[in-house]
Amino acid sequence: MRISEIHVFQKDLPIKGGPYTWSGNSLHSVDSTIVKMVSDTGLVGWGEVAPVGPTYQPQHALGARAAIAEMGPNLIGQSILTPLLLRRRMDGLLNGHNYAKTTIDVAAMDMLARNYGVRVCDLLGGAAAERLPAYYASGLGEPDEITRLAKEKVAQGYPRFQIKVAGRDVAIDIAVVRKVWEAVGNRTQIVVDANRGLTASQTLRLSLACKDIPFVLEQPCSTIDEIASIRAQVAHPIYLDESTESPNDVLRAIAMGICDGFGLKLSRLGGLTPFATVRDLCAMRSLPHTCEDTWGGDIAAAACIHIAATVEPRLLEAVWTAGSYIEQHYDPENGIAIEGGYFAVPKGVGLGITPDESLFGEPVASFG
Ligand code: 0XW
Ligand code: MG
Repeated sequence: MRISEIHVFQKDLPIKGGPYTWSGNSLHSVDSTIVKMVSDTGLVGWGEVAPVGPTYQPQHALGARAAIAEMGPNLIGQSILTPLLLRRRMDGLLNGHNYAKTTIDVAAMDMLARNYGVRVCDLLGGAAAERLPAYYASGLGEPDEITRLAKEKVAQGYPRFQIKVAGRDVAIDIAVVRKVWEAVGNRTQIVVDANRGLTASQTLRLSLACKDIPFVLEQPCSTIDEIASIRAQVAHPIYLDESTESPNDVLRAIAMGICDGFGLKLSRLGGLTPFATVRDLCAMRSLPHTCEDTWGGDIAAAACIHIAATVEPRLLEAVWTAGSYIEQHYDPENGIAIEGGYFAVPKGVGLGITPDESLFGEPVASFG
């Protein structure tokens, strides 16, 4: 079974109730790249990557489509039955660009699972659970607004609530965290995520002012080095997110003992195949992590859920998808949805979703 066609679509994802604001970023819409791959046996697989603007990380929508165009013609004829060889083929065609390679990796896993009549999570080692915890991420907001949101999400059943901080007077961040804690307490796991936006001194001020509150502190500073300089003084578990720009960065962070867990993004790691490797590295040190991506519709969401299903439940922090901010599903019948703060792992073969291709318009590029 070999790749015979690759079709690339572009789809704008307007943000419901936008703009979504966090640590120096503010977006009204996200530009998603969707890939449909067809095999010589007639099977179809879908992949997606949706960078959250050009400044959040070293990735952007036009770059994804350019990278796919760089590789596309030479991926035609590549076997779908050997994911590792497909990865090496992509690396032999283009250095880096994990986010673009993610679209091919996920589409190939979708096709491969369909070929064997199983779910993607089965190919990734098997589902340890069929119901997975979700987390809700606030945007940057004032104490009353974020507290109202936190109470709403706790009432809906979310087991984890992420507060966005940074990019303003840290006293406001402290006020938000304290007010949310007073309102919801241990009824949800509170995460305080700066998306790299705090200085080391601001991080210490925030952590020490709230040392009575058992939150997870996610990616407080921009670099691992800044975090290393204050790690012994911080009063909270530290999770890395944006600092881990590749599986090797995760390996380095684990070896350094610089963090207590991760926010892991599918497209930063390069797809489901490398994500499974990182999952296993984290398990060796009992390091919890999320399964998420920058943004995206049902395709990206389904991929995150399938890898999350294979994580040891004690190490699965939660799953995040952008579904709460997107008006419509790609798959009108089996769109990925949260119920009571939890995701159900799709039952169908492959990713378990069948996108309505008419939603994507004409391909912006085709190969094969
Ligand atoms: C909450 N997210 C998953 C959405 C945006 O991509 C930022 C990201 C995060 O980890 O903060
Ligand atoms: Mg994060």
